[in-house]
Amino acid sequence: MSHVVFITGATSGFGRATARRFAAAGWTLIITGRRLERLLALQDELSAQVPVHVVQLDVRDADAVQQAVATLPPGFQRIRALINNAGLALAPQPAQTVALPDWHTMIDTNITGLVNVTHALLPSLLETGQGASIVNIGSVAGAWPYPGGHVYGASKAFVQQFSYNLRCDLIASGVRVTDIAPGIAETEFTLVRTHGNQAASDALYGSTTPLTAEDVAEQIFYVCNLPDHININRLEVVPTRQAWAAYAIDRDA
Ligand code: NDP
Ligand code: 8X3
Repeated sequence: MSHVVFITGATSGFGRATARRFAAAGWTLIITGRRLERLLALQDELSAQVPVHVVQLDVRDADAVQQAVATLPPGFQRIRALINNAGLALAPQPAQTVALPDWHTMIDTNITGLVNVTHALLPSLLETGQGASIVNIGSVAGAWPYPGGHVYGASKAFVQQFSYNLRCDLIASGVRVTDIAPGIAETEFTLVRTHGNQAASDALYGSTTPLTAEDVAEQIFYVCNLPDHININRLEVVPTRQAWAAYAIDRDA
């Protein structure tokens, strides 16, 4: 029987590329996200290759997450890999000018949503045991602050620390946990962050060489397919053309 992967945020970017990467290797897919038409299009594309179960799901809704997991059809119930990918950044402006609901949305999605899905799927992952994986998509922003990162960066720091703490509790279960922390990657991420500003997105990703969604999907596939006794705790992956900058210093005018 083929392995089953459960992917959140499969309608775009890393999540959609991950679905394609796992399908190419014969994994059975559970693809989730809020935009049903995109999920159905991906199911159409991949269901000739592998079984694909679609769940329209907002990860912020704990009851809906529980319901989705409780009603997985036969053949989709024994999860080998959970890819906690759904997430977003909002409000790239300075913290002091951000509307509070934007902070709440990031916390509700990147933290509460990720916790909701992890809690619901832990029993199945524990049943799988050896070789099971939880991959949480963090970010370089979880370790390296930058202007306008405020709650987004903090939410990804949560992802890192939650991943590490899960490792402590799951040590004897065979279930692996990895925080994959990508740097700049061209997806719909900046369109979401800027409420659809294509020029801002093009300016960020233009004239450099960002990661692609497929680059990150390849890393996700890699950590889930290592020999059972290997756990990568954190994988920070950036483009060759991205590195740190110096501390900012405020100076007298
Ligand atoms: P995209 O905007 O392309 O994809 C985001 C995905 O998250 C979509 O499928 C979206 O689906 C889903 N999503 C957002 N909110 C919810 C929700 N409430 N419930 C369910 N699904 C949701 O961006 P990326 O692919 O770049 O982002 C994927 C992850 O990678 C995020 O966690 C992001 O923070 C992280 N990341 C991105 C980087 C980058 O530079 N692109 C770098 C480092 C990390 P839908 O709207 O249909 O629900
Ligand atoms: C997304 C990458 O640098 O915009 O997590 O925070 S960054």
